Amino acid sequence: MTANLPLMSGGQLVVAALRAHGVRMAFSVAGESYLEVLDALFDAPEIHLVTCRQEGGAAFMAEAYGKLTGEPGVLLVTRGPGACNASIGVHTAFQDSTPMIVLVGQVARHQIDREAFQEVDFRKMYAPLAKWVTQIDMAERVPELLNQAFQVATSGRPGPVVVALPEDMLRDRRAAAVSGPYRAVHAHPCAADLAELRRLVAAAERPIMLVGGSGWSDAAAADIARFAEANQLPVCCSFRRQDIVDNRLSSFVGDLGTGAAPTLVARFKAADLVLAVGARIGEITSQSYTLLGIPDPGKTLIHVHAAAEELGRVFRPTLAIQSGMAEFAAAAAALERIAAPRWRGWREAARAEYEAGLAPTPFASAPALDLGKVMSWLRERLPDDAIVTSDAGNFSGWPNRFLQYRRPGRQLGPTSGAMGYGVPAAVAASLVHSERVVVGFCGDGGFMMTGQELATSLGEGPGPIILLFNNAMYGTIRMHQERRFPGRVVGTALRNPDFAALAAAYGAFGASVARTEEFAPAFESALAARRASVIELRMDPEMITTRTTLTALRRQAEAARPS
Ligand SMILES: Cc1ncc(C[n+]2csc(CCOP(=O)(O)OP(=O)(O)O)c2C)c(N)n1
Ligand SMILES: [Mg+2]
Repeated sequence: MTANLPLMSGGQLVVAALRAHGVRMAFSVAGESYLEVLDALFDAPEIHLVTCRQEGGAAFMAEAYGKLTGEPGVLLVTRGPGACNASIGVHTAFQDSTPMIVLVGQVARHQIDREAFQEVDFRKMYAPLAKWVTQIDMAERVPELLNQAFQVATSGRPGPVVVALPEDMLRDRRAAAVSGPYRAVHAHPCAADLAELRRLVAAAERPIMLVGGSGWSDAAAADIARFAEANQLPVCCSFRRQDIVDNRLSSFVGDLGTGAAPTLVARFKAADLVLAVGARIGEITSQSYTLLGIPDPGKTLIHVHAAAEELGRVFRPTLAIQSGMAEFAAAAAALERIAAPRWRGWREAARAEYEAGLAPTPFASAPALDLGKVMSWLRERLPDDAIVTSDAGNFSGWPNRFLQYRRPGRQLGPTSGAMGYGVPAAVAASLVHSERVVVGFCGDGGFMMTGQELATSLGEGPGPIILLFNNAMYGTIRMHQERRFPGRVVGTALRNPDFAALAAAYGAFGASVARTEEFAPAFESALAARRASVIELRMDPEMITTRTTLTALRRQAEAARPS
């Protein structure tokens, strides 16, 4: 079978496999352990190799690429140090169910288990962080094992696959047939399950849908919205998955994230049927596992998920359906609609509560920079296809509550809660869609973790606009401190650089905004600059969430203390 095939190095076989699987972009920090792969990429100009500045940022970029396109984000890093830096992005891909292929250089095969220079046993290190870890010890098996890696990363519940590449294997020359592209495998809902689903929903009084998870194509998102609208079902979304259903539709009733509206939480608890599609119903979405009983949810639960392992894992569903999102959504959209549903008023009330929540909460003393007004302006200004990325931190409550997400625009955020995601994800999104507006939301803490990846976007197209919420603290943790240990502030205050000057030093557009009326002109200037931009929002540190102040939190905590 290999008689007429040319001899290729292991490195060339890796790149030939990437080509065969349709890889168009890859993110890397170089290392001497995988020089043969880099050299083979020299001859593969159709693969856009993005040279990043730190593997944590590179891994976040690959993860964001996977989230945005549905295709595996490809990451290339060197052995121990590179792989250790990259682990945050691999963990995020795992928790966020994002397809990803991580190629890691490894020490030569004859040196393994000597603790050679930078040697790490990647099967052990990545065991709980990745969906699968392998090492390719024979160059002729590169096509086979990379094919398996793409299959595993994309099928069922998607996730990251780590492939270790011993450096001497990459130098071996072998003949091997490369095949591709991968074909992701997803289950379909069966007719009996769909009929049962319809029967259960029709019998409900106060149903609510919860959409979330990964694997949503634009078509699948449109189908699930059609199903919800046809049956007048209220739809909320899981943590940082607000872009699945157009937030402007009358069915959309809000998100179950860290800043979930108390009215939505109450409604979810009052619902007699939950139709969860794609969401794992994890800790954040379930509001620390308070929304449903465990294992008996205490109400009718229809749980649709791509992975059999997630069904019945925490909550025992009335009806479990293993299905891919596209497969389920298409089938649901084709179901006969439920005529004159009795929950119409329930849905309208939930929607009215969501819309009322779009009006900013009034604070006793109006801050000079009114973030509610800034977000309302941005909601109107952002084009339909704008991509919004988000870091982890309390600032994310502002875009999550006040922006309205939709397709083909996107929300890319780490459901893993990993700080440092916002800038790299925005850089990756602006590389994939250089024609679109990309806005990255960050806190001052998260920005300083991976902000250097702004340098990666220079010379690579227009670049994102970063909105940096500066409250000079790790605000989220300060909030928890004030609740648990009021007034005892430790380890959370930050001294920051001059962010606008820092942006300028990168060659990016930089601006600093301290008053509400300064925001719109700064944003328009950033759009006009057509290059990476940082707009620092000098926020009132009192504004610890969209709904409360630090002082109010401290007073509540002090009042609740036993005297
Ligand atoms: C990589 C990482 N380290 C630490 C944390 C814990 N953590 C969660 S939010 C937060 C503070 C975020 O600060 P900032 O980015 O300034 O946003 P803010 O909460 O002030 O709005 C920290 C330290 C985390 N989630 N991720
Ligand atoms: Mg902060």
